[in-house]
Amino acid sequence: MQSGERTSAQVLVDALKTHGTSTAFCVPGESYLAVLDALYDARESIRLIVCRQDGGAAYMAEAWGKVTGEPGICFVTRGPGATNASIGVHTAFQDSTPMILFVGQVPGEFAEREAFQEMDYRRMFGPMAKWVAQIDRPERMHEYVSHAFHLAMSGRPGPVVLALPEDMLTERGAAADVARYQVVQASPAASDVDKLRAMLAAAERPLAILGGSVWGEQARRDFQAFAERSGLPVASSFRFQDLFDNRHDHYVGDVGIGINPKLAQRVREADLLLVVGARLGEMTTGAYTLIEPPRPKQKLVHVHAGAEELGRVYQGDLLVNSGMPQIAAVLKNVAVDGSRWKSWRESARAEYLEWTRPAAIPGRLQLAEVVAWLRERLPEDAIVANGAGNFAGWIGRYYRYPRWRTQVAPTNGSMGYGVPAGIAAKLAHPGRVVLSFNGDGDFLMNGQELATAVQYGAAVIFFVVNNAMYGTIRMHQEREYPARVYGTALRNPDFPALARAYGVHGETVEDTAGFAAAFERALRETEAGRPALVELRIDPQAITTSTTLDAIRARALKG
Ligand SMILES: Cc1ncc(C[n+]2csc(CCOP(=O)(O)OP(=O)(O)O)c2C)c(N)n1
Ligand SMILES: [Mg+2]
Repeated sequence: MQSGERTSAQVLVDALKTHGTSTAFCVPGESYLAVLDALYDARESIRLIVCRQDGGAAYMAEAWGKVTGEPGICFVTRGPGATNASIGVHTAFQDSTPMILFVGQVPGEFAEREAFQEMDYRRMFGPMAKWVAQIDRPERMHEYVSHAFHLAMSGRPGPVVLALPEDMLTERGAAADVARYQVVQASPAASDVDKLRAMLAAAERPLAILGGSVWGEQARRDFQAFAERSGLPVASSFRFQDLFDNRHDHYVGDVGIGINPKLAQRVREADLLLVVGARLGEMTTGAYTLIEPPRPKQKLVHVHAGAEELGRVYQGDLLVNSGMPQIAAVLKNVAVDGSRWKSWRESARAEYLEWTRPAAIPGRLQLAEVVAWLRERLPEDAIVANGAGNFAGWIGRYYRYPRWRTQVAPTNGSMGYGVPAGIAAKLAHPGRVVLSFNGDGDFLMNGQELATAVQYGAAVIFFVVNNAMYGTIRMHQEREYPARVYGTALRNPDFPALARAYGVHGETVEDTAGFAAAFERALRETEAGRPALVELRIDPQAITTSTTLDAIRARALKG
């Protein structure tokens, strides 16, 4: 079908509509004015969210990809916009999140002169994107955009970067329309499933570890049915805790930073690890100690959507290239008698429940009790976003993620994520309660996006866990260079006043008893369409969920 003479920018926007884009995030730039103009015409079908920092926009697109399972779309301008946005691309890469970043580029006639804000995006984004390309020929716009969607969603999902030379965007031509992209994922072979069944039948202490992106509700249900039928204990990898209902008897905890030491021991002692969708990265392997390369002590079945991840660090006993819905649909029908694992599973579950019972920390505000209270209070579809820092340890340890994609958190440990991620989650799911947990250092990396939240009515409850320092780094500093505190203290603004300046409800909680009422006030504000910020002041001694700064220092000084 020929659809008349359109500018390349209009063809691009029509392609986005075809591929199902309903929302795009941006910071505008003169380099892609033609796209903005085409988006103006498409405003009934594509909502454009204008952000205050390109890094905030890219994080929002990444978080959109996480919560919807479809590519998050972001537009930024040349050099400065692209460099700011790179944090979101890196996050999408390490978190395996589908995302497409469109970047302005100088007109072709100026190329390679180091023209104003010119950059070679292929070299810049090369190691952190699945594909980086520049669309030089307008008649191939559809091909590039279609390939970007397919690639972002296929195999191991991830980010794609497409550069848009300014002169190309305004060229007119006839372009044939295309169809919506398809999700391409491998399926397990019948022989893989037979081998897996035999390995499970021979196992005495099996443990499943789930991770990775784009599972989907059905895949999650199918895997749960398999785990129930076979009696398998199920753990999750770092920041993929919502792939299995944490309230379920078979869930035994997360294998990540700050792992329950008893679970770490179980990973070591397991005779069969069934790793489904998780990369066997540094965080999931306890820095390659719980599972030792190249040939682990445990028998290893590794199922991953990206063939390139299989055998990358570990030589497994069975390596299966499969998408998550595909493997889960097959596993659902696999019957193994796991009755002999019962006590192995039940004791693992008991250890999880014990580990997630609130443990006391110094100070009047007990963060563990706050999170434990929230797990009772929040509706089960509530979304909990967070950035990076030690404060996140309390959420990861004490919250029980009940449903798929109720956790939106950066596996690459990137600070400044919580605010934009919370906003994107709320824009994707306006009817659900969305919380965003941030450290004091973390919050100020993207706190300006409160303005975006207000502008678009993204009524998130933002928490700022204030310990007046870059606590994580202070912790490492006390371990490695005890009593030589430097470069980690923070003198903070008045957070509730800052929130109010943005038009956000703001207040401070200083003790456990004050939390519930503050939360209910914040929730009421958000129900009325207004975001809220609650500062949680914790004792600086409470440096992790299980130790204090003084204890770390004393241990380090003793040598
Ligand atoms: C973008 C980014 N910059 C720097 C770091 C290094 N870093 C990791 S945690 C941390 C401190 C976090 O401080 P805060 O948000 O206050 O949380 P806390 O650890 O105090 O709970 C820093 C600087 C990082 N992970 N990401
Ligand atoms: Mg802090």
